[in-house]
Amino acid sequence: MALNTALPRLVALAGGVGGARLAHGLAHRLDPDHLSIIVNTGDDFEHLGLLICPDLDTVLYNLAGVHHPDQGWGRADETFHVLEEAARLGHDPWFRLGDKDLALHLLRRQMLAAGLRLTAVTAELARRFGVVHPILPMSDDPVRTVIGTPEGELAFQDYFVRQRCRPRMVGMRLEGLETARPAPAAVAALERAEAVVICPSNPYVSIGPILALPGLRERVQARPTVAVSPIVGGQALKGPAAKMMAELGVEVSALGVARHYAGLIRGFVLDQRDAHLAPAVAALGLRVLVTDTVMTDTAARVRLAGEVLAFVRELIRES
Ligand code: FO1
Repeated sequence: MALNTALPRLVALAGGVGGARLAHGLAHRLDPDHLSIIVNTGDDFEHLGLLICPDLDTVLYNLAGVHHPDQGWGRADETFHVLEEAARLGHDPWFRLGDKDLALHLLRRQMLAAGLRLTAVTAELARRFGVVHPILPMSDDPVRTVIGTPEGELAFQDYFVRQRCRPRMVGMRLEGLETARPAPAAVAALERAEAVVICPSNPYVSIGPILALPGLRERVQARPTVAVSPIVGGQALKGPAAKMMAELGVEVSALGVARHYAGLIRGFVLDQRDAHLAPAVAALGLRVLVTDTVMTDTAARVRLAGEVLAFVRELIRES
């Protein structure tokens, strides 16, 4: 469709499956000059000698339309011959890397070994998938989310996949944050942005690491920013956000998320099931959009993205 220039230059902050879904919807609405996606890398880890970047790959696969339709992460039509043989040879297959997924990981490893930074590697991989919207790692330096539990600390994927989020979360920290710099391309994208959309991702482990990098929170705060609630009807549609909020003593509701982002955002998108919370969210000084935020298919992603864009345009006009 003809894209009118009235569309805002947007940065989306994303991590996890919910974030990738809205990023995909926004990519249908905006051309690459109007949309960049800054992605969490706190879930990344070394495994089988490969750098696993789950949130970068989930955004890439969704924008390329090759994502696993139900899981949200990993590839569609995947096979696991390599993993099965590795298991026969003694490897513990707790982290499921499919054959197609491993191809991307081998190329990433090759490019990193050649000295490319993660931003350049991600751009080249996106190009090879025919994805034109900039997918920008939050940092080219390693930042690793560590989950604190009563039994001690767990690396993120150990907590999320191997332990299936069962341990009680008592806190988290970002290993490497002291020396990590935000990726220059991510900073540049925020500098150019007229507005920011915080996608329906886990506020703590998906959006938190992005905002923790020096200078990124301030740049988001300086622009009209909208957050889409990852909590619908008191539940997260995917992942441990609701469980984490309960364990951290935060009210497990969309209102709890709005409070978490208060001071950083100007608009909040609630699911219609949480319409009764709109007055309390508005009382935080936020503009509120109530709509159907459950993205069951591509059409729903594109519809929600269109409504979020219209909401953003209103906030830009008011700012
Ligand atoms: N999540 C799982 O629950 N089990 C897995 O075996 C698994 C493997 C996996 C492989 C590649 C990848 O990019 C993501 C993978 N994920 C898996 C999802 C991943 O742990 C999460 O998507 C993010 O870390 C949090 O959103």
